[in-house]
Amino acid sequence: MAKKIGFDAIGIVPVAALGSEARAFEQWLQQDFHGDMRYMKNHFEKRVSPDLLFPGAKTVISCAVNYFHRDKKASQNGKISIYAQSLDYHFVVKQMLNELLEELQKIIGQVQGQAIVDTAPFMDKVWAVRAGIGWRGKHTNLINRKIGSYFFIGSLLLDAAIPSNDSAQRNFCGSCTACIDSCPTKAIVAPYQIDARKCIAYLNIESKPDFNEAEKKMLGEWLFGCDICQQVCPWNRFVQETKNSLLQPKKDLANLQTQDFLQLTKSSFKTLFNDTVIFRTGLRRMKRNATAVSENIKTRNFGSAEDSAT
Ligand code: B12
Ligand code: SF4
Ligand code: SF4
Repeated sequence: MAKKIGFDAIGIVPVAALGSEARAFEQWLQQDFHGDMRYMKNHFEKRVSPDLLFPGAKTVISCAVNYFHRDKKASQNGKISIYAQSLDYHFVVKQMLNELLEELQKIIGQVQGQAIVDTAPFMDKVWAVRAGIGWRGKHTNLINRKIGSYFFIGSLLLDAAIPSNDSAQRNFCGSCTACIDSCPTKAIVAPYQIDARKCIAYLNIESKPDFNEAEKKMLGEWLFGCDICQQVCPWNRFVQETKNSLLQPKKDLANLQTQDFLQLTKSSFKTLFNDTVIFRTGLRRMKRNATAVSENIKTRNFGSAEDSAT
């Protein structure tokens, strides 16, 4: 049923308290690795106990949606992560999850559910690992043997107990360290641990203040997000492009240059990005990013660990 709706992988797991995962998350917060993503600190109890988030929750259905497409953005002048070049995944994946819930209700009858796609205090990756969607790569994203790591995770919390597949995948990273070695800002501070404050995707998506000089350099050519640790991963060498029609790259973004962002008005920004994740970051911050990237391109000054502010 889930495959028919367009999910690329699916796993089912019973709701249970998070033990070591909750402690690792607590340590992450204690080290201030979340930077100023204050929402990560809120609702700690709910985040580690799905039955507080959705009373009566008994099952998590975790789903993967492949978003990979070859980067057709013509210009090398400023990079945008491929996940951000199509429609906002929060809407696309949530719609698919709600469709799945409706289909389940037809079969099971009285079952209530909550669809989550990075939209609630919930640990998407932790449950996806438990549900057997993939293993956690050293860059911390999930990897699936068949579809690599370029996929979104959507979760459906259900108040019914349904049989689980209980098949956590083996970790196939082995002795590889390509993602750690290639991260230009050394944000992967240890295998499986990100200091978000050093991650380009945090700086250009989440961080709100203006950049200091070191942060500007850390952005390198990335206007929005960063794909480097996934580009170098051997498990992404043979991945197939997504067949999901809603996740194809938007044509009007293909020729955008860094300079174009500096010219955007409120209304042209809305027209171009209203239905993408870039809209959430807003025009002011996108102009901030574009200013930093254009300075970097002019001076060929790209970020390094030594430049790192944190
Ligand atoms: C906060 C956040 C970010 C932050 C912090 C990243 C991070 N790794 O936490 C920033 C802004 C940097 C970010 C960036 C990106 N993100 Co993000 N992000 C999230 C969010 C909202 C929460 C993640 C979270 O809970 N972090 C807290 C820390 C503690 O979690 P953790 O890294 O999983 O830490 C665990 C491990 O360190 C583990 N651990 C510790 N020691 C050890 C040792 C061993 C041996 C092992 C196995 C594990 C382990 O324990 C910790 C707790 O379980 C999720 C959505 C959600 N609600 O879950 C999306 C999410 C993780 N992001 C996603 C994506 C796509 C990205 C980007 C690829 C986007 C881009 N191209 O720019 C980058 C990737 C950067 C990277 N290398 O992680 C996807 C990942 C999909 C996937 N295939 O895994 C998610 C799941 C959104 C979604 N629903 O699809 N993101
Ligand atoms: S997304 Fe970029 S900056 Fe962040 S960990 Fe991966 S390579 Fe490093
Ligand atoms: S690059 Fe290597 S270490 Fe990093 S996630 Fe991929 S396989 Fe694992």
